[in-house]
Amino acid sequence: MSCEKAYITTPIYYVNDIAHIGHAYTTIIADTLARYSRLSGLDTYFLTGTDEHGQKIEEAAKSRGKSTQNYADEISATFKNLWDEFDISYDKFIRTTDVDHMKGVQKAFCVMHDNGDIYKDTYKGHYCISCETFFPAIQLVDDEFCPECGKSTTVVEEESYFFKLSKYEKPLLDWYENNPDCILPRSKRNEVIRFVEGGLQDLSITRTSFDWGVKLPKEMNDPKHVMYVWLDALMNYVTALGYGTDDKDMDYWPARVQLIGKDILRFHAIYWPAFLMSLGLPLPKHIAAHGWWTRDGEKMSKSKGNVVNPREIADAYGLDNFRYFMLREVPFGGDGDFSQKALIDRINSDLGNDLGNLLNRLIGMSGKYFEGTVNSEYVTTYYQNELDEVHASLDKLEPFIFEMQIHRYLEELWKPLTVANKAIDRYQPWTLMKEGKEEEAMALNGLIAAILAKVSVMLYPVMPEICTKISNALHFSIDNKSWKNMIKSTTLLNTFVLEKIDPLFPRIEKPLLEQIEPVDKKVESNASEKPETKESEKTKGVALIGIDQFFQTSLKVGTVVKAEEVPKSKKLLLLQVDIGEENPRQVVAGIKEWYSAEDMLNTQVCVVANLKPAKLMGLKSEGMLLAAKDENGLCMIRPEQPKTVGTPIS
Ligand code: ME8
Repeated sequence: MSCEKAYITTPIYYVNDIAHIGHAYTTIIADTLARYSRLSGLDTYFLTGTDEHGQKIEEAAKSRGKSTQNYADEISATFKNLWDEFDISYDKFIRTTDVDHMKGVQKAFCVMHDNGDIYKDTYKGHYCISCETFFPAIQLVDDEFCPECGKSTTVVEEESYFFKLSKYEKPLLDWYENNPDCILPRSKRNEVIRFVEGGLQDLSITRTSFDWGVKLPKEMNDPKHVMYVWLDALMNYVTALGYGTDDKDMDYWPARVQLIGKDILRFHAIYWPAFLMSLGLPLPKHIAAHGWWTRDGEKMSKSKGNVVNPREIADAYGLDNFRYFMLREVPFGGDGDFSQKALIDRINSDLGNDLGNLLNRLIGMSGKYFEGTVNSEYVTTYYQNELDEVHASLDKLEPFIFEMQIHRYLEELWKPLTVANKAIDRYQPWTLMKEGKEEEAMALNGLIAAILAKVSVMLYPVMPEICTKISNALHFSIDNKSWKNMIKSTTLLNTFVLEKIDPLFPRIEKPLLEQIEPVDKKVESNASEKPETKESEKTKGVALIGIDQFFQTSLKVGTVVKAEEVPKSKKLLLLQVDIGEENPRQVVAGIKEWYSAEDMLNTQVCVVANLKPAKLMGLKSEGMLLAAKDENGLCMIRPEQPKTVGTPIS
């Protein structure tokens, strides 16, 4: 019997960086949807993976002195390992360097070309490598900077194939109009409509100035072109199902939900449906764009050193608690600021006080009065009103999931817990027992167990490990059968003896992490198998490192473009060093005993460019200068001859 299908996707993550909590957020939401979808009996396929082509990746590999493929392999593995550790229930992890994917993209190119949607011309304009996006001059900030990320754009003029995006302006507007939920939240759909109404230009979809990408199909006979990375990347959603090769799983298409961050809405809500129309494929049911996680109100980024490592948080606070926090704390589509305090509040309050405590009360009651036995026989006789109230909440839940209102789903799911806690306070099993109303007390015990069981079924997609522990204690399994019985109908639990379990949410009194380490500190140990340094490999107490480890330090030539003294400091100079980036780096250097500000101005220096920013006397320092110091004093290490700023040192 074939049953309804649900295909759920995450964006495929760039391999220029390892996963931080933003990536984990997207993946955890998608995992929750996939788990709910399976629980409710849908034939579910959940896709995630990595986006490995393009100029940004090529440059990231180069700056680390690695071959692009090796580099992509390493970082892709860090994503996959993290999702495996997090027990993310993906069905396929796609890589855009997979041969089948590349064949599928080539096939798509041919189909679009045969449809007359692709033509050759010259692209002249600006390109932001960081966003892998073309921008018309009119959109640039100060005629140069990317309107999305603020980085400097490069001017490109090259032969390019174009996709006739302008042709799809009207069909796209019709799609948005006829499918009010095609983009969620709806406010985002309005943004997209306004953008498209402003007019669409044809899209350059090939590049010739680098070659780390999918080549054009042989039929095009144009080997110098590689595909634009977004065409390549977006196609993953169908090539994963066999598009262009064996079509094996194409019956999962169209996707039920394509989850993305708001940063990549335009690509998914405009380019992607236009490509699909050109290919004659149906459009996804929902493209759901979530908001941004910030840290202390600031966007997380490696250069700011404020990126939160999801593994570290999950290790300290528990994976399921972290999942719950992320999904409950922020309304879908809104931004959220990450703090340990907010996380601790959620754990102590919602999880500890409401859920964990209820389980403890059940264990206490059953043990004290019924030798651990839970019996549901008289629940409906005495507590039908409470059960009705619980089911009224449970019945409201499902739409929240696929409308991407997971915070409201959780809010509503907490109401049955309140019903249960209130019932204990109101009917007081100790009083019932004293008054000899044993049957009523037993029924109350059964009611509490039933509510906990029902809540744990519905909470399972968000907190799979904890809910499995609860269901084990309550002697039932969470699956489609129990979902049907306990949620869709009003079945209660069979009689059983409660298993004792340790408290699930011990109270947390103070932050468990003194400081949240920036993610990049751990990157490298995850990215590459760190060779064990054997005692024999050490010289004079200094551990030998491999060349890979050396290349983890980014050293660059820079020119000091501004130099001044740090007031009240005997040792520090405040320097602005141009290392070929958009803005000079501010470096606070402890060299004043040997160099004056004037000595340093307009000289060249060697800069450690990927050091976590630090504050010295309240001033941010975004790098370190190389120097040598012996008993005669300190001298700077400089290139022997002037070198272009930003030149890597190896
Ligand atoms: O854009 N808060 O990949 P990417 C919340 N390869 N979510 C965040 C976040 C933050 N601070 N930072 C990142 C790409 N994300 C392309 C996608 S799909 C065909 C190609 C999440 O590695 C968010 O989901 O830059 C965002 O859309 C995604 O990571 C971008 O990941």
